[in-house]
Amino acid sequence: MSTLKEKLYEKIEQHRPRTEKLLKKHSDVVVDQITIGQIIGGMRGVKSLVTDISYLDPNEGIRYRGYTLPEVFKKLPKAKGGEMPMVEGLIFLLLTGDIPTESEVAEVADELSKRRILPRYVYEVIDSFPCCSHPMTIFSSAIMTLQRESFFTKKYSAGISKMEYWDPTYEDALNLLAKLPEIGSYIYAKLYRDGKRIQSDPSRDFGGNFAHMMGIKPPYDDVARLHFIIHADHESGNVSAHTGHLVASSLADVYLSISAMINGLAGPLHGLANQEVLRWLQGVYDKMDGKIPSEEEMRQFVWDTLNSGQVIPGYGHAVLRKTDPRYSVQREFSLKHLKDDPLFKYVDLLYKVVPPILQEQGKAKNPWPNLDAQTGVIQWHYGVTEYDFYTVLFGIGRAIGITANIVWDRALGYPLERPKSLTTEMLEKVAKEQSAKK
Ligand code: CMX
Repeated sequence: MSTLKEKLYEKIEQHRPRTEKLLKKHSDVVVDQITIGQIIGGMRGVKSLVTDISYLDPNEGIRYRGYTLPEVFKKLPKAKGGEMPMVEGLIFLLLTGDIPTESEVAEVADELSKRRILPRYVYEVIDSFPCCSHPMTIFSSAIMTLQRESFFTKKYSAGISKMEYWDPTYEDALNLLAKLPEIGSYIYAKLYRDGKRIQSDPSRDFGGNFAHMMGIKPPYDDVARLHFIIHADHESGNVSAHTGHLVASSLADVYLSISAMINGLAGPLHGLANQEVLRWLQGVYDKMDGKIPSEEEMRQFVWDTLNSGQVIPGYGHAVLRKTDPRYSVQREFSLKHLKDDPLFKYVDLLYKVVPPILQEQGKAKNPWPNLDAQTGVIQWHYGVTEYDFYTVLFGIGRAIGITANIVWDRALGYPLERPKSLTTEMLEKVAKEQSAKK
């Protein structure tokens, strides 16, 4: 057994009694109340999920296994010759809660490397898509195609104890994660380059190999590592994470669950916002003929967008109430590597201009940028200018967090998710009764 799997097993054994105790001794303890505003308003703020993989504080941003993003970047072992940590280290951290040593990270890299080979039929499925299909549609379908490989499904059909569900789920998770860079980079080659696949290099790490298969030189390997790490998880209530968890709660395997998660990510209010940011910036760029707008001109572009009833992509968040630390980490990288890039200058100008405008407009609860406000500009700078592709990059990263969640869902025996619905009439009745009491 690998060190990762052994440690994971140890942690699962330690954790199970905590969940059992909560359920057996405290299951009637009230944690939260729910209002009609929350029921109709997309369940904002309702505390109804449990995960230990990450926690999102509205002001501080995401913590992975208790570590802030700057801590994660500082503590995880770095890739050889790079300034960013290896993605393999994050996989270890999210699954076990422990910061891995260099040799533990190398072991995960070796294990993923052995699982990378993509069956020929996946390439054929990607090849068979009609032109103009969105890369996220192809990505989701390619993952679905792999479902026949599911180890969990085979074990489940053969009959397996509930206590062991996590084991084949873990195998499916690593098998799929190892293949995602291959799938993503092939979709890119197929849609936007000459269609020729660049062979994977088993001596490289997850991010380094992805950059290699994309055909882009360093520091794009660090861009890939940075990108996958910051996109990995954002608590379990966001659309992609929640979809993955919900589908997996029916005991659908990792392939079915991650494909569903990808579909959720493909919506413009969620993962697709990073391409919307680039589309919006390009519009401004064209109108300005490539010149950097003055603050006043930029303000006007922002107001024009708002006055036409559209949102400013890359700004606002359902939970966050301050600048997203995932934005800040990317900004720091950009200031070091692409500070003279005109589009980066646009993005930085927006950081100055948008928050006061959104505050003045008074609608958005959070006027600050989220991670999508920066992502596309970095990709554009390194030659990935096909912004439809950006959400695929998001999806590769996000799959790391969601698979870790699904492995733990199975380990702790979380049941089928099934909240209760009410009719509008029932809500009206409750509202009337409560008003009469006031
Ligand atoms: N520009 C303009 N208006 C905005 C806005 C923005 N960036 N963000 C929020 N608002 C508006 C909302 O549309 C809503 O308007 P209505 O009352 O007319 O419906 C109002 O402000 C209140 O919204 P909110 O409670 O602050 O935000 P929500 O939780 O409903 O939505 C989000 C959150 C992200 C969908 C929203 O901020 C948005 O549309 N942002 C732009 C798209 C974006 O960047 N999405 C990426 C999010 C990151 C991720 O994927 O996790």
